[in-house]
Amino acid sequence: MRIDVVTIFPEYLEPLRAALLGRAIDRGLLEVDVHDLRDWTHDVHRAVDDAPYGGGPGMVMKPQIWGPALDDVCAEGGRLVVPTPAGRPFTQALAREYAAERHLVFACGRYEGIDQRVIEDAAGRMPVDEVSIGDYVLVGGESAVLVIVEAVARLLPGVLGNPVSAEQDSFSGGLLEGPSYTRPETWRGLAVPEVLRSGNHALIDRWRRDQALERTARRRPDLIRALPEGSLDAHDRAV
Ligand code: 6GU
Repeated sequence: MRIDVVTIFPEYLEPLRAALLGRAIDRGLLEVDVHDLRDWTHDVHRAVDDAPYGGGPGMVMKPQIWGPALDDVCAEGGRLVVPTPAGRPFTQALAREYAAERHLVFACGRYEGIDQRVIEDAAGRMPVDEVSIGDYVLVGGESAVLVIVEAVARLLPGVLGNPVSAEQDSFSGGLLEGPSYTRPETWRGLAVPEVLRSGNHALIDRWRRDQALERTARRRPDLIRALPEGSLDAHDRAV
């Protein structure tokens, strides 16, 4: 998969080359290019923003800079992702869609956002998503890109050591994962639940599902309501 990021803070994206993602890049599973939006400016001040039409606080990023930048970076197509708190929610389902793409391009806005005509114009040529990573406001899209790329990259074949962990984690089954334990058996007076040391795998699976159901019902009742019809059996409903 190829990923391009256009931003006025290229150094903000350096963590993409660390840890799991860095290893995926080194192994040729992922190609990442970060571009400085100011490379597309022509004036001595390298200005990328201007006052909003209609008034109000903040600045809006200029279409005459973003247009040519995206023309160049998207010359061979791709799917454009614009992080914004006004976007559709980024979910595990959208991460799976992105993981199936050959080329993703991220356009990072700062200030009050990018002139909407840039998005409208791009949408005439390529798929475009305005995406939000949650109900809070960040200063810019850069940290959202780090989040989105990490969620997508771990789904690419060969990136995770053990592919089962990508299938079993929270959200893949529509429930939050329950608690995990390792040695020692007792730590600071707290014991590992007896069932996990029983060796009875049917019982362990049942216990883990109960824990996931209980935790999800408590922390995210909206996820229980969103489960597809028929995903809870009689035992589940009793938890
Ligand atoms: Cl994707 N961008 C910005 N700037 N703020 C956000 C966000 C994205 N998602 C939540 N808040």
